[in-house]
Amino acid sequence: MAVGHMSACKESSESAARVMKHLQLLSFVTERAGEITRRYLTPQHQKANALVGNWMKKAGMKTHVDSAGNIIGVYDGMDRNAPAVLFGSHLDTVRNAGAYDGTLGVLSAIEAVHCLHEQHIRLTHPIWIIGFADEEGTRFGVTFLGSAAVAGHWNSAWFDVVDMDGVSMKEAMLSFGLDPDRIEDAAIPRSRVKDYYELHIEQGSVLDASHRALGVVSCINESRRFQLSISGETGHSGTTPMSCRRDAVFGAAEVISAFEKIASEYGDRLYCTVGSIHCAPNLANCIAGSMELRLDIRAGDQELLDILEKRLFEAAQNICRKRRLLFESTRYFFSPLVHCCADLMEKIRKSLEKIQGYSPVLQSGAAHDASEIASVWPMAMIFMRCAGGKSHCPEESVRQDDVRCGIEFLLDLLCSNY
Ligand code: HGY
Ligand code: MN
Ligand code: MN
Repeated sequence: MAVGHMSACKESSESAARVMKHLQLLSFVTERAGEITRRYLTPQHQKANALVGNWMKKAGMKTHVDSAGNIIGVYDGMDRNAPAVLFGSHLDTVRNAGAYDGTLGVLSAIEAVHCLHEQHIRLTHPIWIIGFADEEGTRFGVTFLGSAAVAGHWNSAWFDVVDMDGVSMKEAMLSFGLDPDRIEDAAIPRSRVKDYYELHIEQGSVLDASHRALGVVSCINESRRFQLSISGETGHSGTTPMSCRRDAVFGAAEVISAFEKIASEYGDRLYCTVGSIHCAPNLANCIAGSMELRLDIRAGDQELLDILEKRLFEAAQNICRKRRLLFESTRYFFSPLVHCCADLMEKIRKSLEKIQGYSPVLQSGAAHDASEIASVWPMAMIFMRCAGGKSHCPEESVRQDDVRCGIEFLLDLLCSNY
C-alpha cells in the first residue's frame, strides 16, 4: 500500500449513506412492483448489471460482463502482475426478497474502492469485485451459477434446464446476449486471484442478539437439497371412494409432518425445510395424482445430516408404501461444509479489532458464492448484523452505521494486507 489508509476512511459516513442509497436504487430493479425479485438472465438482471457497472466505473474501476452474465470491476494495483484480491457476492434475489442479501457485499466493496480512488490510493494488488449473476437459483432451480462459472465448475447439463415458462437456460442466455459456447471463458485462472472475501448480511440473529455490527465467519454449513416425488393416482373427487384412493397430497402431508417431527428431535442443531410443493393436476375437483416437493437440510455436522437424511427417507418410504404411493428422491444440490481460510480469518480478525474492538466468530447457516469459490481460492467471509436475523423476506434490514463500519473494515483489510 502506498498511502496511510486512515485518510481513505475519513468520509466513511458519506460512503455509508451512498451505499444505502445504491442499495435502495437496486431494490427498485424488480420484476414485480412492490416487491424485490431479480432473477438470472432477465431484463432486471441486465439493468442491475448496468447500474452496478456504472457505480464501479465511478469508483475508478474498469468493468466487463463475463460470459455467465457476472458483472466484474477491476481496480488496478501498482504491480499489474500481482494476483488480485477478489470481493464478490450476488445481485440476484429470491422472490419477494430483502434489499441486502448479496447486494450489500457488492456495493460495500465498490464503495471501499471508491474511497481509495478518491484518495488516489493504489494498492500493490489489483482489486476485483464480482456481482455474481445467480446465486439463489430462483429462476432455474440451480444455485451458484455465477460463482460456479468463475470457479470453472460450470456443468453443461445446466443449459437444458428450463424455467417455469419452459425457457431453457441456453435460450435465456442467447436472449440476454451471452454466447453459451463461450461459457468457459468466465472461469478465472487460479493464478490471477490471491484471496477471496465476501461480506454478507448474517441472515441469522447471532450478531443482533449480541449487539455486534460485524463478525468473522468460521465455516459455511453443509447443505443438501432433494427433489421428492410422491406418485399416486388422479381421479374424480366426487365419485372415487375414499377407501380406494391413492391421494398424493394426503400422502405428502403425512410425509411432511413426519419430517418436522423427526427434525425437531435434534433441536437447533440442524435445519429441515420443505419450501416448495407442486401438486398435479392441481384442481379442486381432481384427486392429486402426484406431488413434487423440495427438501433442504442443513447442518454444520456431516454425520448428523447423514443420520437425518436416512431417517427422513425411511419415514417417507414407509408412509408411501402404506398408502400405495410411489416415493422417489433425487439429490439435486450439495454444498459441502466449508471452512474459511485461517490466514484470511486472522486478517479479518485484526481489522475488526481495530474498527470495532472485538471480533466475534460465527458459523454461516446460509450458503454463499464463497462456498463455490473456496475450492479454488483462499476464502473468508465477514457478516454484518441484520435486524432480528430476518432474511429472504422484505423485512431484511441493516443499519447505516454498521455499513459505515463495514466500509472502514474493508479499507483497513485492504490497506493492511494488499
Ligand atoms: O439458500 C441459501 O442459503 C442462500 O441464501 N442462497
Ligand atoms: Mn439468499
Ligand atoms: Mn446471499
